[in-house]
Amino acid sequence: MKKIALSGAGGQLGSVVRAALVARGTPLRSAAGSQALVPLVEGEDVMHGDLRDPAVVDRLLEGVDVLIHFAGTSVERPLPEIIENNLRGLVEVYEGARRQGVRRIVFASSNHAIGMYPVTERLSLDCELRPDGFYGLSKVWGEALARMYWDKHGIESVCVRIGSCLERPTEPRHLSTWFGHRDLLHFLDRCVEAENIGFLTIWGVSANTRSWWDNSGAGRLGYQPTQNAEVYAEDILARPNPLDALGQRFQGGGFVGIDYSRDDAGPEGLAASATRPV
Ligand code: 15L
Repeated sequence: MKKIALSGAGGQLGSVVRAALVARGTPLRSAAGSQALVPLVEGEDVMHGDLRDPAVVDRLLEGVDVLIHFAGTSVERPLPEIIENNLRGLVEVYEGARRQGVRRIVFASSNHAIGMYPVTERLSLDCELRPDGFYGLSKVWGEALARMYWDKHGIESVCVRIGSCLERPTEPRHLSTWFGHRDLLHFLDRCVEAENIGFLTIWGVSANTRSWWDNSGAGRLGYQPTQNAEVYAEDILARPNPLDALGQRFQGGGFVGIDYSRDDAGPEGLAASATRPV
């Protein structure tokens, strides 16, 4: 059985994945950042530390076949923090993979790498990247970095542009972006088991009726989502939309309005923006 390392194991997604893999008895080493993890079962392989430190990365990756890399800043934050956690930290992780002979990394990219597309557009995997902030920009950089480590060093990567990974969708945007937990776990199984992946980018999204993203490339991985946010549509659409006018116009939702300085942000901006290419 392959040994998996999971970084960001104390985070929102990491804790879901960790609990599921531990429950299944998958050989797993889980790492958190500054706060130690409390073992879920006796003898669980856990650690914590700063992934900018090569010694910590070596400890995480020793004897590992596949790394699921969920660590890093996961929301919009000031640039220095993003640079340290998502740019520098990622280089250290890939360099550690080279040293330790890890053959594959699942890199948690994000829909915020394309967040500036209007919600009226349907995207394929090879669309031009349009990040909605420094966080999204760090994911663009991460995807390119993963590509480089495949091309130059033969380390395989699956870059997953995660939508909204939640137990259940709660707002209208999620009807397009939801990535259910059951689908996430199936997706990760495929990332571990699929042969000859090389370099692959994929939308981390369930089989949502209202999806904005064409995931036909997912066939190569054998990812076949079975969850669909539409099941919750009636309930969600009966409640007010928490997003403002700008957030409702763009795929990145609420991230788009952070430090947005065009003059078309308000509801009246809809008319203005219709006359201007977005
Ligand atoms: C992300 O990339 C974030 O990490 C998460 O907190 C959500 O905001 C998600 O995207 C989303 O777009 O719903």
